[in-house]
Amino acid sequence: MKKSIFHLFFLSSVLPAFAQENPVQLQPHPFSEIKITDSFWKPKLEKVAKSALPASIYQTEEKTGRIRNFEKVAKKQGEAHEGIYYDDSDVYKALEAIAYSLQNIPDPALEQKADEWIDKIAAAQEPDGYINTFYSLTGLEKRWQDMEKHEDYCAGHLMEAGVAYYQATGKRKLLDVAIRMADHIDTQFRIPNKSWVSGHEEIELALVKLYKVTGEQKYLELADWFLDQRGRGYGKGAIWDKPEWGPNYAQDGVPVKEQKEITGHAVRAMYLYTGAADVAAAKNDPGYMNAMKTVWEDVVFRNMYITGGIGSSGSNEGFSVDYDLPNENAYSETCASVGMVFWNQRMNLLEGQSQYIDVLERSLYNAALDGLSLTGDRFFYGNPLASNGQHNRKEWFGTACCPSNISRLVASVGDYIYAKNETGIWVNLFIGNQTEFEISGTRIPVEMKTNYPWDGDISVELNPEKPTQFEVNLRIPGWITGDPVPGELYSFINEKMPAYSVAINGENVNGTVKNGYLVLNRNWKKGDKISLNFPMEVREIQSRPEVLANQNRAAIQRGPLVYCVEGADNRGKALNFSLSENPEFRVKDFQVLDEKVKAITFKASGLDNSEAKTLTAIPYYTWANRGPNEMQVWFPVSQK
Ligand code: FUB
Ligand code: ZN
Repeated sequence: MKKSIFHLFFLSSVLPAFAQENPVQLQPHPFSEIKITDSFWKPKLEKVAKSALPASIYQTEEKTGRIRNFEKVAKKQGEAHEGIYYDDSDVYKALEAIAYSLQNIPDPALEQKADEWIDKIAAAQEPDGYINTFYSLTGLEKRWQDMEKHEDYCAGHLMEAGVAYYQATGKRKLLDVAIRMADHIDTQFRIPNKSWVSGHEEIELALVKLYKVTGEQKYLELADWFLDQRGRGYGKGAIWDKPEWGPNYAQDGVPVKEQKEITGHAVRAMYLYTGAADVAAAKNDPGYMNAMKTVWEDVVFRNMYITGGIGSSGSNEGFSVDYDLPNENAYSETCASVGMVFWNQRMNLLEGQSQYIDVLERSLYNAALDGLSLTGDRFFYGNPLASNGQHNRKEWFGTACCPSNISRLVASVGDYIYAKNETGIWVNLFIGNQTEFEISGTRIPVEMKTNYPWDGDISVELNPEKPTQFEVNLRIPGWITGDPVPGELYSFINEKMPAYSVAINGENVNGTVKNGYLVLNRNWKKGDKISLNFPMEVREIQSRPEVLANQNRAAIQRGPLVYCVEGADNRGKALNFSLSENPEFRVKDFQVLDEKVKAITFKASGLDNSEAKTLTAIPYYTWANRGPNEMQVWFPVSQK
């Protein structure tokens, strides 16, 4: 069941599936204007600052040759490149995460470290603006010949880092390095008879960021040019030659504006569509959006884990056939979930539909957050939904894309709380924060308080400088209206949904739900307080039968969080029970290491029908923090 245009509170909805309601284009409200104050995310920002980033710095400087490669280029002594050809990107991504973290938690020593790295990076730039330590150390004459070699991918991460560091500190040295590289790229491409299909998308979204910060139209045109190269038979090289991959691996099977299906490598796909959405918004070009809506449905309706993870197959780090969603062997790369957050935010900005935020929230709180340990210094690359004990969080990886990716996402999580336009504010995520908007020239300080995701009480206080008429659009999450996800891939087993309520200054309000948002349009005055109550019941979820891995199984969810049973809480065993019909779930305060969570307990009998025992389920993102052990998300259901 989908959300309705006119939704009376406490009643269920009536529109047919996937009804389109008045698209409305929104602007982001950046995290740099937001102070996160809640007890769920604030400690995570601190863990990124105090544990994840130091881990990245240690690995980048001491355990691997990533920074040394830049030093070697500057020395010009013909020394060997260390590591993999795309390792520069990890340095840039770590710098981007540092830039975000400095805005949340100023740290002069960390900033000094970033400045030191930036000096080394700048010293490694070639006179013509090119920068890539792999080619500078192995032969510049070979550059721009192999589409798979991630030169533009590394450049994209450099641009993102340059923009982020400039916005965080006002220092433009890294931004200038990025601009020189972008200008170099623009001399190589966008010229007659020259084609280039990036083997790993990323530069498109990065060029849009560069365009926005510099105002230089050519970067936007270059982003569009990169997008437009795909699907025209120009792709050449290792990816394209591999029979089991071919052009679809890098989303190069058909032109982007004609794409209908999700294919290939999941991170590549997410970055591509994020960039396409950015270009669509900046150029007001509906062509990309029309294609992406169908691709998005293909992802969400047929190819997404209940955790919001995507890319189930390890062999291509990406998509397989529809409904192929194995649990124990799930690839579900952390970077792909980070990409889901990026892409779904952009889709929401383009259309103002809450369904994109429903997906974003699912990916963020489950598959993405699972990538970061509770201590902040261990990481998951893949995020399986079942384990025999063979999975373990790691300090780092040979290909180390995931650690800094999850760090930059968590450090900038404030980006996803709101959206806005000239007439109103959109509340997308429920995260305690203080911020300020400006509508019709009036400053509107806003404070959100909540204990989400542990309970569904949220208050939003508005303090406009003077009474002002505007809309507050409150996202009514799919998990409270009966849709765990858009589409029918997953559904609640018991469709009876608890009533939610919204009050202004203590008085219950009825209102219109449009595009999945409750629209509150009034003359707001200082001290007006909106109170939302989304009752958080434990819900059982089933999959479509086509998902063979989940047949006769159920998962449980409370609020936005998917739960799992882990051996650590259940006498070492998590795979040996079955869920009875209508189990009685209890919610209790619990702790996984220092993370205060709500656990769910229930009685379940053994698979051999042995006596029922009480089991404890914990939020999925907290598993594997107490060593490797058994775990599962989809529980077998007793057969009558
Ligand atoms: O190719 C660079 C990164 O390495 C990709 O984004 C990840 O999936 C991993 O393959
Ligand atoms: Zn990754």
